[in-house]
Amino acid sequence: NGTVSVTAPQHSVEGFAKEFLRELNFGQGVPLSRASVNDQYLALARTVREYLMARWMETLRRQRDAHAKTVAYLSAEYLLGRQLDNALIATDLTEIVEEALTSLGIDLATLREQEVEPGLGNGGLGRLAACFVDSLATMSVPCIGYGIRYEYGIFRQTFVDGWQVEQPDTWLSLGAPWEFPHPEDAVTVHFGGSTETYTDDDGVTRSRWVPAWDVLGVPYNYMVPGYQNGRVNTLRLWSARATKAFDLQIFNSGDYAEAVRAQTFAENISKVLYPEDSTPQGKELRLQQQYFFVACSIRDFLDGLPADFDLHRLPDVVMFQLNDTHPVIGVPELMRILVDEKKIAWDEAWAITQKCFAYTCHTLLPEALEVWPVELLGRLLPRHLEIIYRINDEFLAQVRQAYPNDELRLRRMSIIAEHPERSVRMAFLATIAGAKVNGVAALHSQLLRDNVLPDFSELWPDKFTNVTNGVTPRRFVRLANPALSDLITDAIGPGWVTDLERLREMEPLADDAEFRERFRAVKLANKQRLAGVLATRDGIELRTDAMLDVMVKRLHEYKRQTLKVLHIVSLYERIISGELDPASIPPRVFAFGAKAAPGYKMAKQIIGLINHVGATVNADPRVQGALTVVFPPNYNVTLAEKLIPAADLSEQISLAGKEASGTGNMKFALNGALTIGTDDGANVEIRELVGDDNFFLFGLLEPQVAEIQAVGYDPSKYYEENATLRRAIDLIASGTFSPDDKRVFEPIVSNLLTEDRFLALADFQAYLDAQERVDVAYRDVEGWTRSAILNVARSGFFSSDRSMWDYIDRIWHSQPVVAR
Ligand code: 26V
Repeated sequence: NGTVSVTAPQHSVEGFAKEFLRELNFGQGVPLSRASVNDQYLALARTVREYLMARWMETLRRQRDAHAKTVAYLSAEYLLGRQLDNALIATDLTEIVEEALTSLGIDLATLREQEVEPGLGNGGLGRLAACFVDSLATMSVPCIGYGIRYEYGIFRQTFVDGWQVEQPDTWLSLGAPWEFPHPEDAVTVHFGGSTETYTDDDGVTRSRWVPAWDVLGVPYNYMVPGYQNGRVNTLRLWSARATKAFDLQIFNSGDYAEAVRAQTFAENISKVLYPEDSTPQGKELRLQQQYFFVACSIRDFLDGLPADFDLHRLPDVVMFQLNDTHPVIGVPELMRILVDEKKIAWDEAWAITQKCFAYTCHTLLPEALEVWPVELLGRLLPRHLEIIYRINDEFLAQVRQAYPNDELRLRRMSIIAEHPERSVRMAFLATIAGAKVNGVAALHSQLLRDNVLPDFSELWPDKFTNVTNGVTPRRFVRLANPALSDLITDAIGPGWVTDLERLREMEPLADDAEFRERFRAVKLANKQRLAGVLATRDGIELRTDAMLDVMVKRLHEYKRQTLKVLHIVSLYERIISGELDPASIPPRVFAFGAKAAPGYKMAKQIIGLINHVGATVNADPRVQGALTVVFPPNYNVTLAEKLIPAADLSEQISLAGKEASGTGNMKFALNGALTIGTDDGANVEIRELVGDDNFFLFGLLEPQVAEIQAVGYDPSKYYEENATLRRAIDLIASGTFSPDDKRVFEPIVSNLLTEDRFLALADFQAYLDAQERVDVAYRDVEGWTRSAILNVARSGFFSSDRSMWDYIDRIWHSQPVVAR
């Protein structure tokens, strides 16, 4: 078929060593004797990727021949984590590489540490996208992931005197061995200008876009290896460049400096990942990013179709899955292409479009729903705005027909909001255009129907569905927890890695004392491994003989890191006041990891509070080591892989009804931590599966939260009535944790006492009671281990492979392309 077949290099120690040296010499241009660690790492990465290359070529060939329906996952974020180890487990090369490198006097572990993870996402949403593409590759489902190759990913977090300071994430600076740039496939993207009407050859009056400027999108391909299945899917990330036209225009004006500046202007589009993940900032550059990557991706997909392809059949060959509203501008973009460029009649184009998109919502907070001011959208994408208006007109006509004389409903459902500023509601556009709309956990999908989009779910009940999130067992068990993986494989064989429900076969072993002993040994080894990492990474000393209680996630008020702090402060206060004997409780290490959006003042305050409380508690001899707080900076995927396997207790304490799903919660359960959590997001499903006895539930339920808020919530009442709570808050207010400036934490205290939007005070006592149940349970070593094993055995449902089957079944209706 015209392609020279690529053959994989030899799967042997000698073969690998030879390839590696070749890469070092001919790729890096250095002899082994002079190679730096970075040289060695880059050569290693390039060698490993050669082993994936034949599979990649084969996948591409097979996919083209099969004419199978492809999932085009559109996501502004992919939080991939390091690539080397994932590629090694996918190819089953770990042992060969270890031996080959040892034979050359090189330590694989040292080279691993050289890789800077691509942090091209903020948190849950970006990591979910990475898990999904992993699962689709492993399941041999044709998928292409589309996104943005940010030059700077999520900022690197440092602490200065306990306060967050952001540093740029220069992940590309030492080389990017996993990417394949394809400048020849670059796509031009237009912006600005105006629209005009004209009469076409058939005498029809039409509208068209006359843009003012453009940029080039250069694709960078990344391999997405399936797990030991001979398949490699593609992730295609776009990088912005100046176009020739862009250059010429200004170079011709003779202003060289201005022309160079203009190049920078174009390149700014993919320069940096926006670190806000809760409140949209309405920044023009962000809308440019969104349109940029979606326009490139849709064009790229259409360009890959045969020249004579009938676009009416587009829904047979692709589903564009919208990861939140960030890529929703793709809807009017596809309409523009079909109507303006391909001259397909509006109604036909709309019928096609409605079958090609599906929308996943990831939030419940009203302030997180994206809207774009009409003024801004019209200035940047005037034709798209026209198209959105027409979609809205026709949609509202439909609503009018279904509900005559219901002006209020029309106003509620319009894509265009009038207040506080005329703007486009992207979630509404996505819902109207999408074939399906899904939430990310059962509770979330229900609340989405009932509270976020009630008018839409009334109009189109069948459009709404649920797909509970999942996580990839390859990265988060097999790669992150080799000790547990070996234990599981010893017990039930290796099949669980791609068929996670098989973990059920471990259930009987929860009652096997010898197995429990081995399970505890794994946990201890993982704690020791973590202690080593924290010592070298941050100079943090971690005791491995205490309960490890972990809360890692983005810093946000709804997630309630403050509730965790109040627990710690309360224990501390009761110890120093003599009420609590520190020897009477099991020693605990409280570990935090959290980045705050740089502009989110309260979140940064809370980070400061955690660090200051930690410094005070850790230094106080009266505590006798019963409580330790550790907060390693810059929590990321790499650190998660070390922290989660070591954890005993998983903190999932968001206010009920606020956390859409959570995915960290799943990773902890799968690694044998017990959860203390509210009835929120996927916690609900975790508890159902692992059983009440193996989960510490506390707190208000979502309907109770709604009720309290309806009658008016007064946090000060809890402060007045609960002495334990009052003493904890007073201790913070007294300046004990900030002797240099006793009033720094006043904003937190006053917020808790007067507003407390997420009901931390209302849930405080229930949380403390649940923590006492944790202490009791933890003292029963065998009982705790039993529960931990049952958590692992019963969490197979949370594989992202299962999520993908659900998407296929309920949304995509695509067929896996299996090896022939
Ligand atoms: C939201 C926004 C809002 C507009 C400004 C820019 C921006 C950037 C990122 C995001 C993503 C926030 C939404 C998110 O990450 N949601 C999380 O999604 C996880 C995967 O479904 C889910 O487990 C978490 O519960 C949910 O908070």
